[in-house]
Amino acid sequence: MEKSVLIVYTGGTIGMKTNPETGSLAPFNFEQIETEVPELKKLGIKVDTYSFHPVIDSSNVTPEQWGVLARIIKERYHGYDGFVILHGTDTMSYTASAFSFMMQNLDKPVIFTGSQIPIGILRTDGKENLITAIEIAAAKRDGKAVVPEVCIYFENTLFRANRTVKANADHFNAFRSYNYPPLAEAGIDIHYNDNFIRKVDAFLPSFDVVTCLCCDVQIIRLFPGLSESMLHAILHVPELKGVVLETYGSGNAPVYPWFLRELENAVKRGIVVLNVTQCPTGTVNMDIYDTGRVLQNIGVISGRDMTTEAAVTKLMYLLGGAFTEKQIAEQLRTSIRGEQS
Ligand code: ASN
Repeated sequence: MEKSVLIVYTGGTIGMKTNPETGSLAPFNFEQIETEVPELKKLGIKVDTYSFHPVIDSSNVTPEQWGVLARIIKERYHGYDGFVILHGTDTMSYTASAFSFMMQNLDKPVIFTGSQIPIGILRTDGKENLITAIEIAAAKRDGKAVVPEVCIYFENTLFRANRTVKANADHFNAFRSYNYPPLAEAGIDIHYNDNFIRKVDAFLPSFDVVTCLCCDVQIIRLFPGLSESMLHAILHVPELKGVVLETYGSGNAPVYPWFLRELENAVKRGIVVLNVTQCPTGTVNMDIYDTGRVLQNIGVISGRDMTTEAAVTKLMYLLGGAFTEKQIAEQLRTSIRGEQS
C-alpha cells in the first residue's frame, strides 16, 4: 500500500519565494508544492498539504497556534503514516518541544523542518530538508514507524525535538542537540540510530493531544548584577506559577541572603522553580557546590540536562494540566518524553 504523509505548512523562510514584481520575499501558495519541488513525485509517497492561513514568521508563533497545529494533526492522525511540519527556524525548538509534551501516546513520526534559504531560491537548503523529512515521516519497519517521535530534521541530521536548540543564525546546520545523540543521519542512506529512538509501548492507549497550556511562566537568566528589586518584581507578578531559572555551570547561583530569600518565598507561595544550566552542554547537579545545594534546600527542582526550550514548555504543559503540586514536581524530576537524561 502506498505510504502517505501530510505536510502542514505554518510559514517561515522555507515557503517564501521572490516576488518578481517587488523583488522581496513572500510566502508562496503551498498547495502548489509539487510545482516548486517536482522531485516529490518521484518519492512514491502520497503527499497531501495543509496550509495555515495566514502563514507566519515563526517569531510570531503563540501557544494558541500550537493548539491549532496539534488539533490539525489529531483530526488527521489516522489518515497518514507520518507528518511533516514546515515551520520557521527561529522558534522551531520551542514549538517542537511543546509538541513533544502535547502529543499523548504518539506512535507516528511528527517531523519539523524548515530552511535557512527559501525553497524558491537556487541555493536553498529547503528541498533536501523537505524531501528527507518526508522520507523519514513515511519510514516503516515491520509495519511500524521507524521514528515514532516528535523530531526536528535539519541539514542531514534528525534530532529528538525536545533536545534541540537553534544554535546558528547563519549556517545551514542551524540546530544542535548537545545532550542527546542524533536519531538519524542522512548521507547516501538514512542511518537510524535505533538505540536512541523511543520505543512504543505495545499497549499504548489511543493517540490524543493536550492543548491546554499555562503561559504564566517566566525564564530568569542569572547574570552578575541581577538586582534584588528586579528579581522581586518578576517573582511577584500576581499570576506567576512557574520559573525556569537559568543558572551557572552545574546549577549554581549566588548565595546572597536576599537572593535566596526571594526564591524561597516564591517556592513557599507555590511557584515552581526549575533549575537549568546556561551551559549548552552538561547537566545541573545541585550536590556538587554549596552554591547549588542551597537552591536544592529551598525547594528548587533540578531540570538536569534539559534545554530551556524543553523546560519552559514542559512547565507550560504540566501547569496547564490537572496535576497536583506533588505530581508536577514528580514529573519535572522524571523524563516523560525523553527530554532529560
Ligand atoms: N524568521 C524565519 C522564521 O523563523 C527564519 C527561518 O525560517 N529561517 O520564521
